[in-house]
Amino acid sequence: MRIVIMGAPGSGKGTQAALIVKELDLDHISTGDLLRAAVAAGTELGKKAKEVMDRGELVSDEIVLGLLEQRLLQENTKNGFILDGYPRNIAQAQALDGLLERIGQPVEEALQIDVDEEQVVTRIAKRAALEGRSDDTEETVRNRLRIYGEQTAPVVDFYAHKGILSRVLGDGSIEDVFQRIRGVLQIHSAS
Ligand code: B4P
Repeated sequence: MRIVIMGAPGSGKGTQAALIVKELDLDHISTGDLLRAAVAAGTELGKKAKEVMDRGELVSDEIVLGLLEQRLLQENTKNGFILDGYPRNIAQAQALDGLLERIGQPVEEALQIDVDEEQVVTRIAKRAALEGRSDDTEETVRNRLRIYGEQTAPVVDFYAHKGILSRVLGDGSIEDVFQRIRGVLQIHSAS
């Protein structure tokens, strides 16, 4: 299965993607993780990306598409993949369509996790205390949420028009949300 998972920062998309890949044996491709790896490696690209990420803005489409393309061509699980954090604007959604068409692997399912803004701010504040990610300050989070509303929210309609969108409520525990996703993806629990 080839899935795109979407949601505001802190909606739980990375968290849920990790559970879905385990269950379905998919490849987990997170553009946030790819960017953080480039930052940690101290590459030129990583240095450029860090400044942008610390402001809570989106890294340029060109850089992210380059990283994604490399990753998609590098390794492939037979069972498919889940894309987490990409696409984040309409241009990225169109670029993704083109790329996946070229490799004959179109997106089959787009999953949107809906959570209200105050809950997101609280969750990220908790993560900031635990992990100290430099883009998790309250000011940056508010900026990330604003950019999400302006640029990423329209991507939901892009997939709705294709007829492959499902929406899941992201309130409640991680397990509650995962059960809802299981229902949508019709994954049958082994436990
Ligand atoms: P991401 O890494 O995608 O960061 P994120 O939006 O915060 O989501 P993440 O997946 O990490 O968090 P989650 O909601 O799972 O992006 C970081 C930055 O990279 C962006 O701001 C941008 O600058 C850049 N970037 C990435 N992709 C890009 C692209 N395509 N184009 C341009 N720039 C790009 O979880 C958040 C917290 O909530 C966690 O601590 C988790 O434990 C907790 N949580 C999750 N579910 C919960 C629940 N049900 N209850 C309580 N807590 C929960």
